[in-house]
Amino acid sequence: MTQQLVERPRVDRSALSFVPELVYFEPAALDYPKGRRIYDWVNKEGIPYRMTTSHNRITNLPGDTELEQYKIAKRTLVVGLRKTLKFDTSKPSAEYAIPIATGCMAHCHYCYLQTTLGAKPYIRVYVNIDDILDAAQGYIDERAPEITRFEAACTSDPVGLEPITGSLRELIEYMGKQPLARLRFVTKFHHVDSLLDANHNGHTRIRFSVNSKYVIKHFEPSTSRFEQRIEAAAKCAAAGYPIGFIIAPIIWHDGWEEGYAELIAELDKALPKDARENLTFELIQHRFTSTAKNVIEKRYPKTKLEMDIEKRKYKWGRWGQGKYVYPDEQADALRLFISERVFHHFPEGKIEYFT
Ligand code: 0TT
Ligand code: SF4
Repeated sequence: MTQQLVERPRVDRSALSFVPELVYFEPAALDYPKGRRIYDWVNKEGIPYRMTTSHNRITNLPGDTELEQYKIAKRTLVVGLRKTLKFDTSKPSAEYAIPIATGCMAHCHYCYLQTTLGAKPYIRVYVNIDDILDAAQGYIDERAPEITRFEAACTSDPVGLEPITGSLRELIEYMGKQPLARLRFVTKFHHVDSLLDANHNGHTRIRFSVNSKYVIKHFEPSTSRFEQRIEAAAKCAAAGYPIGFIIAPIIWHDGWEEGYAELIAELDKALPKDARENLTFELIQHRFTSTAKNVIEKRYPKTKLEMDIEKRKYKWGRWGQGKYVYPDEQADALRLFISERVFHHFPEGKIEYFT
């Protein structure tokens, strides 16, 4: 497939969720229009950059301690090619994870990327979107006539990066033309303006991750504020996108009932009437692996995140490491309480799953 991308994403500094402090380019990335565009932008902004033969070779990130290097990595962008075109599965949200970026500039304490990205927490964006879309087409064809859903937020927060890459817009427009494909992604950012006039054809569901005031305040540094997320959700709905909310991670904290009741009441207050059609909710309880617990305690030593394995239930993983979730009694209480509040305020809403 030929490169069709010629349009510049609307980059305007005030609209940026983040400006990297350091950028690495894999040389091959500069053979692609998206790579060149990012390169020109980096030069225009005067952002320092280096060339690297492969992201795997990045071993000399600035910073004296591991923690400093981690913080710098979170502000480092690597522009390269996606080589693995075999997609991971993404149950329960979709059939497949579609990779357009890996890593995120936010600092949510509970984030599973802390462990899944291991020693490489920098942010990678992929410029060979056409290869990725070709691979997606293979999966769509394979499942036809069933619909295939792709989740674009498994390994990053793609909305936070959209002002730099414009990749989501391309995915949205591609899936808009596919009778048998749907796209979905979730975000804690509000930078949706460049997506509003995309030809989505109702095939992309944009979900906003929301939480109680306590969780947002203590565990979600460097993300957009709650009010900004809701405002962005209303804009997406007005642009005809199906929208949804992911309440995740649901955390059992002092006053959680009031906290989650307030969250859903605030959503009800803030969301315009016409944004409620075809609204979905996904409920995900907090979970952690023992590796995650170690990493989080190192990176956010003062975190209030409770990760006491004595208070949790161990859930065996199908492949790999198991996770600690809430014991059934607590998980049921969270699920029942929050579901009841959702149906009270949004009788037309649909809860897709609690996991
Ligand atoms: O805290 C993370 C948990 O949240 C994971 O168990 C997945 C889950 N999750 C995240 C979810 O239930 N719904 C979502 O929409 C997610 C944002 C997307 C997602 C991610 C998913 O649905 N299923 C997944 O398996 N993932 C992750 O993608 C896990 C894995 O690390 C990666 C690739 O499969
Ligand atoms: Fe992780 Fe999402 Fe927070 Fe980014 S916004 S750090 S991807 S939980």
